[in-house]
Amino acid sequence: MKATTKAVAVACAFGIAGIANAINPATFNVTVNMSGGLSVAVSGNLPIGAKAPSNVGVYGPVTVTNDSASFVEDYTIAVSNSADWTIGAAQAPDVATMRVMFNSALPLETDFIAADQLIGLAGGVLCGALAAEAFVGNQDGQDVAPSAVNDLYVRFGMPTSDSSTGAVQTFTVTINAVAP
Ligand SMILES: [Ca+2]
Repeated sequence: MKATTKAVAVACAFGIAGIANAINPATFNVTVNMSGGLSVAVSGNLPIGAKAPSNVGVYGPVTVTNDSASFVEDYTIAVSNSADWTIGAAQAPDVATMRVMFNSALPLETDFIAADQLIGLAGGVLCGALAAEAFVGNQDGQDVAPSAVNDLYVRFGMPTSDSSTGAVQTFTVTINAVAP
């Protein structure tokens, strides 16, 4: 008889515990994310044409557009070497130099600084990231809003001589949109 009473008491205890665990208030999460993906578009190629040894010139712009429609973006920039020349820190035989800058108008050759320099086959350099602000003119390739268009200018230094007998050299510049 006593055992039965105990069992009832235990059942009641569970019942009370169940009520005590009721949740109030209740919550639910709303989850959502912006559609689309990072995207960047350029206006086209930049044909410089035939230049004399050691010539230095400024060319462009190539327009760079955040066409993601959704996301604020930063850009990184890298350059390939060509078949016969490399992009280096200083002009030399078969070595050209390339500096790039975001600016709304044609910059002077002297507006380009060492931080604007690209090196062939190096990893992409984040715009504006270096202490000296890589690739920064009056635009900077940083925190670029959707649909914003920036103008990229190229300062190209010809090699001091060429061993390709004048073959056209093609350098591929890669602009990569990354999280801001
Ligand atoms: Ca940024």
